[in-house]
Amino acid sequence: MVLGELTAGVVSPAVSPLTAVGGAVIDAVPPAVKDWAIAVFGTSDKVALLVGMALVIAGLAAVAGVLEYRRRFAGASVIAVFGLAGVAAVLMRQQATPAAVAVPLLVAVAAVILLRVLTGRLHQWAEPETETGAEGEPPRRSFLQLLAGGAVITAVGGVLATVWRGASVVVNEARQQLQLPAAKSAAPPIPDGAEVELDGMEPLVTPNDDFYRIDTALTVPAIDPGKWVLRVTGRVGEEIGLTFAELLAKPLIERHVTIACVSNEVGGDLIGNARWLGWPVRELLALARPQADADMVLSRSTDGWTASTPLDVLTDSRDAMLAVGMNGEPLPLEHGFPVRLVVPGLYGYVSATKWLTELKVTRFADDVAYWTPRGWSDHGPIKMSSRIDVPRGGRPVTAGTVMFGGVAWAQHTGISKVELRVNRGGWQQAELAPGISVDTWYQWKLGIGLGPGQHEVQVRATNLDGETQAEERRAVAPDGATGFHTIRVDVNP
Ligand SMILES: Nc1nc2c(c(=O)[nH]1)N[C@H]1C(S)=C(S)[C@@H](COP(=O)(O)O)O[C@H]1N2
Ligand SMILES: [Mo]
Repeated sequence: MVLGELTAGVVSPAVSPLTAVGGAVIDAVPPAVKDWAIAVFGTSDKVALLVGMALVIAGLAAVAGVLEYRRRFAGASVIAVFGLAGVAAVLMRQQATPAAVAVPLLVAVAAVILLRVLTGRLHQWAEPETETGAEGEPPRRSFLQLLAGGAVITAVGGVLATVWRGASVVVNEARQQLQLPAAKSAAPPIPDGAEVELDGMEPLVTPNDDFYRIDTALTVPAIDPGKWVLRVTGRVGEEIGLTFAELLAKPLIERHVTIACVSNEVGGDLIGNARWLGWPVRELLALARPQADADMVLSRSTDGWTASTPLDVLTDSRDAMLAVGMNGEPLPLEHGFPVRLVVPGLYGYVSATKWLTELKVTRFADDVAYWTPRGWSDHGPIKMSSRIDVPRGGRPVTAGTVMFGGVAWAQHTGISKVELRVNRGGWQQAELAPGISVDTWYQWKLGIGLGPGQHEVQVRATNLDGETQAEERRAVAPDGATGFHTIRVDVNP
């Protein structure tokens, strides 16, 4: 496998056997398994997948070894099947090239040769008459030497492959050198008191390093901004190709927008608020002149991932943008460098395409996005929700006035009210901090007098249209969870 990753690093940096198989697994898992993986491993789900793959590969290698030792080519056939599976996985990738297809074959051939040589030496070792072989080297030592040598080469090669495949190293350098222009239209200032002073609250603006990350990319795409082009295609009066330099020369805007993942459970943390710098998508679409019958934009990432966004959401007055900056820096590689979409009010899976390369103006009737055939709705407006962050997870508090605090969001509508109730009693109105805008979350706090014992505390929000958050508990699939965030607080005397 290390040989495969090294070879792929040279001949097809975008697709290696490991990432192709991993990508195929990610594309094939049912939504329930995906939810489970996110619930158990959080944003380490990709590391978990790679570790899982390593264990499966080690297991198959062991099986191949035992079989080959017993019967010539029995283990080799396991490897052959494995190699063909690798070829199939590579063929399914968007960026598959003939060279990329050859890599798993090369890996299989190398593995069979190694297996033959190793089992050959093991047989010699087992034969008593060759124990003091005439050729000098005792077979036991020659087997162990080959095994140890192989392990060392694998370890060194593994390190090399990791560094090599980090084409991201180069792109990171380009990112570091990049000077983003200032916004023509600056972000509205954060109102006084928007950030509630309470121990344990999350920052109102999420630092880039703490921002949740969700995507299907096993290795972070490394795109050279100098070579980036965004194509606007499909049902348009005029197709457009926009370079990064051209994009930076546009009048940019800067806005705080809270984006959220459809897989965010009630009370979950797959949500974050950042200050995004970008160019309104509506201005680019206006240049392309969408046809009257178009109702959707299928945005595509360099790795083939797609999202379906209603055309009217991208062309109305909200600040849907081609974002290049996040909290005053170029986008981090994991968050879509050099350009991603940010659309206030929609879940990420139908709007927030990272490593953006194409906007295809089309119709919901004609095109489906990545998650649609996998059990998720083709439309995904963010559902109003609220969360209790303080007191922090199960930490006991002392009887008396207990301070509660958290966030509430109803992107592009705004929050008017947050209420709490204890043990299903009457709703008590929390102190709602001013929001940065209707497109961001709002913080809130409330002191409640609590006696000793365990109490159940729930939160609900009401938006600026006067609608209150749904109480009915619904799962994240197909279009976002509902229900009240409910915590249990242990109060000491
Ligand atoms: N290219 C690409 N863009 C993507 C995704 C993806 O899998 N691939 N996932 C989307 C989903 S489901 C979400 S919730 C957001 C998350 O953005 P973040 O990782 O910057 O927080 O990105 C969206 N953009
Ligand atoms: Mo998501």
